[in-house]
Amino acid sequence: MKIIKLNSAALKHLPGEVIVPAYDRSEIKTGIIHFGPGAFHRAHQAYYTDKILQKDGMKGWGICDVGLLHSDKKIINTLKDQDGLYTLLTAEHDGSLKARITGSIVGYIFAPENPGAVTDKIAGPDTRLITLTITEGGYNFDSNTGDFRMNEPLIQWDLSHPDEPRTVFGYLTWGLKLRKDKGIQGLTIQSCDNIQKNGNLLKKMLLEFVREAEPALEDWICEHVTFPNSMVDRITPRTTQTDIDRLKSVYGIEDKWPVVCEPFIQWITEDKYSNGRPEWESVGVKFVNDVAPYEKMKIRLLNAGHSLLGFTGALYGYTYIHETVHDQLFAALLRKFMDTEVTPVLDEVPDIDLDKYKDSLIERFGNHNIRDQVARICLQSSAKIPKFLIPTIRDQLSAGGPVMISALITAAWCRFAEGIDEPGKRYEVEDDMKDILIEKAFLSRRDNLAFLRIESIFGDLINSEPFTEAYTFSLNSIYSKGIAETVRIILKNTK
Ligand code: CS2
Repeated sequence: MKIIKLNSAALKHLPGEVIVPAYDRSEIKTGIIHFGPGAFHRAHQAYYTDKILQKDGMKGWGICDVGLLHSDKKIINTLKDQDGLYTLLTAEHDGSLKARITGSIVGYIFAPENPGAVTDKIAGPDTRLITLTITEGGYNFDSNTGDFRMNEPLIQWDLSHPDEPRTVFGYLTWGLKLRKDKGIQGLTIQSCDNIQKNGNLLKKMLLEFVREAEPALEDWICEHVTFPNSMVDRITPRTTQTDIDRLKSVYGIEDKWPVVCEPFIQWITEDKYSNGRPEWESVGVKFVNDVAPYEKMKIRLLNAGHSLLGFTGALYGYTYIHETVHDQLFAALLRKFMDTEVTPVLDEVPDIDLDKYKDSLIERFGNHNIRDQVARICLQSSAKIPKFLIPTIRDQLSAGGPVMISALITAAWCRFAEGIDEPGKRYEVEDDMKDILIEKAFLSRRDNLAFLRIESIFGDLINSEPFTEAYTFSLNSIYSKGIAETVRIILKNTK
């Protein structure tokens, strides 16, 4: 098979079954700036946008990707080399793959090398929407108090270096100031991260920074910029060399950074766009007045369910999420967690049958073809657990309800942070807070509550006796009997 290197010139030579952009990319303008060019963005928003660009009147909605972190340099260079093109490989449940060359990313900036290009772009008249996937940890707030962490070194840097910011808050502030000074209309800033009320949170964090950095801008932002809340969903594992090789051998495409994802996709968002938006509803995006019940459902069932499978699977020695959920024991734990601890504290979710939704999650987690890594799920848990799981625990505690399985997940996380699984294999704990997590995890062997005392994660949870009791029980059981036996005991002892 002839191997074709992916770029614009290659498009007409690709095999017929590969979907390619059916629009003239040279006519597309960048109406959207996106911060965080990771795999999820490329499987989700960039995919929806690729579909929209096929429609009439949508030429103004191409995407310019911005990489802020040094680790983003590789993806920005790859996009540059491939004229912004990449392959989206949908991994179907039957083991087959579908390939789509996605064309919606038509601009790319590596911010550390060209900070002025980013602020100019924010202030450019073509730009009408800024979107973000900067991960749950990127919003720079204290999980315990909810306040913006003004003393973070990078934030302090941004405050004193307006010409070369390093965080999204610096870029947005100086870019919006330029926009205001040039007299250009406001725009929309939309978070696409897994945080409940992600738009409200983003606004709050940005305004706290603005008040310190450029107080006169606050009123303009409040008047001219909107921050819709949204729920985003598509399971997107990390790309591996095997994926790159598979694309080459199945389709003859040489793509340095394809993205693999599941077939399912969902985006539910508030329709609060101050300077227009693509007609995403025509490609399946759902616009609603109140997104809160959907976000709550997704984050607390899917994302926390993922964490349950991640920690238990990692300790047991599994590599993939599908292996863990194909194990009846862990699948039963997941279902019981969803039914007895999460569902009772969810709100009514319009048009959604929760039983069917939970069935569909188990089926999605079980897709062996996406090969979603347990390691991916467990990384950065210090930013995830406070959003995915702790709110459920708090709601259950106030209602006097059950927290046994939530406590087990937390205990499994503590044991996971030791960096070695039960069969004895070592792994890396990938987390910005890994030093303290690892230290407290080992300390927990003699002082059982040490991990729970990390206040910036758990707040005052340590003061809840029902929780600490359940937690201590699980932790000691994991130490002495292992994760599988602990799960069995808990399944037997919970209603
Ligand atoms: C996962 C999410 O990072 C995680 O822990 O739960 O990335 C999840 O796959 C996505 O939110 C699915 O939409």
